[in-house]
Amino acid sequence: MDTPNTQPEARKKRILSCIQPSGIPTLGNYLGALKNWKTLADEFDGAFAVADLHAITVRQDPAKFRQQIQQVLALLLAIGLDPEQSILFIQSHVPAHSQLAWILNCYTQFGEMSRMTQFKDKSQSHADNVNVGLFAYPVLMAADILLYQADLVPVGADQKQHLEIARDIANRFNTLYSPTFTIPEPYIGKQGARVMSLQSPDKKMSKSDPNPKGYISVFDAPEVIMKKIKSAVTDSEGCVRYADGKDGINNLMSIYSCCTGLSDAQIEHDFQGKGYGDFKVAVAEAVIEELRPVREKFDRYMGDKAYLKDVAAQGAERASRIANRTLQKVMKKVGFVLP
Ligand code: AQP
Repeated sequence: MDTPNTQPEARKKRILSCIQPSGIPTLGNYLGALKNWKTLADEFDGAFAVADLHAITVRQDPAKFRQQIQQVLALLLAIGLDPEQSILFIQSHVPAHSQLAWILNCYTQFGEMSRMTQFKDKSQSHADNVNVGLFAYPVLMAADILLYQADLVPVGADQKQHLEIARDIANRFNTLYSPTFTIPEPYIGKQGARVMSLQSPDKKMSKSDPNPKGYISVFDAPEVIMKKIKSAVTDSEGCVRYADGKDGINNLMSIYSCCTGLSDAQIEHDFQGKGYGDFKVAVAEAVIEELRPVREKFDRYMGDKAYLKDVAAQGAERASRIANRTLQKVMKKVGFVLP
């Protein structure tokens, strides 16, 4: 006789990923992170946020900012995330992020924050606006992660230090009071490519790059993509091969490889004896095809603002339920009188 399976289903690990609406997402954001998020959503209990609070550490134009927030939410849907399956939300719609960030600020030392390399970099590139938010950015990120008791956080090389701080803050709080926060682990999954600027291939492609020729936005029209890739900086050797000192070609090869699945050796073989002109056209065509379905779905979602509003409202409600539970626990332990 079959015995009924009474084993409770194992809880899926929770994973949290955020993207800042600090500009129009780029091919770098897409190949480096977003492309993989649908797989993460299927494997884990996923929460995906539009990190608008983080984005104001750099000055934003209000009208553009409003639009970018909606665009990034529409993009999360366009890459295939399902709001019934995962929690899709806008960070500022869940006040617990700001509340927990303030509390955690008081459990973070000035010295440890001063060592954050991203702060050093960003305060150089935004020397006219080195605000306290920019300095405290990793504490807000810690709050984002710890509120959801996330087990895993996908991190690129530039965010490793920030996850380390989140872990330190969580451990400190847990030791000072009692276990409160899950200690998040870095998620090292299928590595997305690190896409570099088309104009300065020694720097990463960034959506806030003041020179639009440096990045491909995921919403760029095919002719714009073709033009930008054709004007990408390369070298004078004229040979498609991956090598030190050929940052521009290395970057185009890596983009082409992500879009086609071809290895560097196959690419070198296919373009033997051909010039950079032919190669650039092939790269542009591959990027256009890669982004076409995302762009088409994005246009549909952006055309339905009522649906976007519903998704944001439902996401905020689900996120708040989890976040408020953690915040209440924290407040109780610190000794606040709860309302
Ligand atoms: N060039 C890139 N190559 C690969 N991955 C990238 N990511 C960003 N740029 C590249 C990854 O995209 C995810 C979301 O990034 P974000 O918006 O939260 O922050 P960011 O890394 O600061 O992205 P940008 O485009 O450079 O924004 P700005 O210009 O505002 O600073 C992350 O997983 C990131 O690693």
